[in-house]
Amino acid sequence: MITVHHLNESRSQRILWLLEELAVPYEIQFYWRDVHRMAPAELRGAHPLGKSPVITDDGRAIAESGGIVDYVARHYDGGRERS
Ligand SMILES: N[C@@H](CCC(=O)N[C@@H](CS)C(=O)NCC(=O)O)C(=O)O
Repeated sequence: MITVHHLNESRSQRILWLLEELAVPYEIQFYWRDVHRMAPAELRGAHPLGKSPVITDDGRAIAESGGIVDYVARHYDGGRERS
């Protein structure tokens, strides 16, 4: 199952929106911006870039909004996982 590494008030909201629209099951790992509005260091545990959004799925970590949208479109089709 896809895990969305979600930072508050960030563009990872778009990935949640996409997954909801496609009815793809997912879970959320929440991260909170620090006092400087930066991502917490823990986000680097999901991907070395330490930015949001990141998704993990099937042992893979995918960063960059466009790359994530492309991955979801290729691997999930209206909620049906492709082989
Ligand atoms: N080009 C990246 C941008 C990623 C990015 O800058 N994310 C921001 C949130 S919208 C972030 O993680 N900011 C916290 C930080 O840089 O520490 C994408 O489209 O995914």
